[in-house]
Amino acid sequence: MIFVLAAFALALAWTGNAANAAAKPAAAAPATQTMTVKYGPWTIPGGTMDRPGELPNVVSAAPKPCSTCDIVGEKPDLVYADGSTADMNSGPMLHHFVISNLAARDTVCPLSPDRIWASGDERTEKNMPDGYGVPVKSYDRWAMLTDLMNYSSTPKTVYISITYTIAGAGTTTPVRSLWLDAGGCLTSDYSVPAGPSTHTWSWTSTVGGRIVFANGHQHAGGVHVKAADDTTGALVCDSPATYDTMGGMRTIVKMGTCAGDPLATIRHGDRLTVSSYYDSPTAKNDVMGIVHAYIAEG
Ligand SMILES: [Cu+2]
Repeated sequence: MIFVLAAFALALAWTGNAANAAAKPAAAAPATQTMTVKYGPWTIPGGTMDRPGELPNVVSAAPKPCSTCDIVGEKPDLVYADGSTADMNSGPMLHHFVISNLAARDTVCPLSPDRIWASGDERTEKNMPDGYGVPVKSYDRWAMLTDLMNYSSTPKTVYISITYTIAGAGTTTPVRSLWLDAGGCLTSDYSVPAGPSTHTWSWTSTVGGRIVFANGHQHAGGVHVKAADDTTGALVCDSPATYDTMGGMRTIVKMGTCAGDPLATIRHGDRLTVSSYYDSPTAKNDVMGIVHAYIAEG
């Protein structure tokens, strides 16, 4: 892994939508603002369709959208310097990024820092149900792991642009990340054979509470990924993969999201299982199946 000292451009884009929030009947929704943070730039080397250019990075200090606030929404994108979307139609692919809070332990995998935001090229937008948010504390320190690819023959300079929707600190019920990963703890990659396959991983919950948001992540060949509470039989989220052709390749352009108040209520000691379904035309050794959920404890 290469450590890169990246220069960060903080793009301020305060667009208050307190009026929208006030117009909603749900009194639980606090006033919010959006703030866009651009991470990078990074120049991905050129490549070919068979051997795309690749640029992994670990950024040890990644800017937060605030010192203290509650994040109620997060919308990631991969963009060029002018803000236009960078995708496989022009070469770049957001293979993945993960933002971890170094000041907290991951709930599911305590050996890891708390994995709070992540996306692949599908760029899933997360919106917590009204009244819930991910708290950001002044002492939280974020780190970012990225892996960018480029199917164009020319190098491409890109940013990861994340638009956060934030509310005042302490104005929402706090949620924490629950990273349910068919690959297990610490590693997400696993192998699939050609044809239909299912890969599962189970975790005995160390927390109890209401799961209010979840989204899936898979790689090409994925059909859907779901998480369920085996102990109660409750489904947490079943996230289908939607495909389209970009840059001549069949690729996942959308993964399903689940939101509810609650989606499921889980108890300490319940067994949660994530099941990742693939139907890959060829055997692959680097697929993923993740349900990334957020839980309000208690
Ligand atoms: Cu992945």
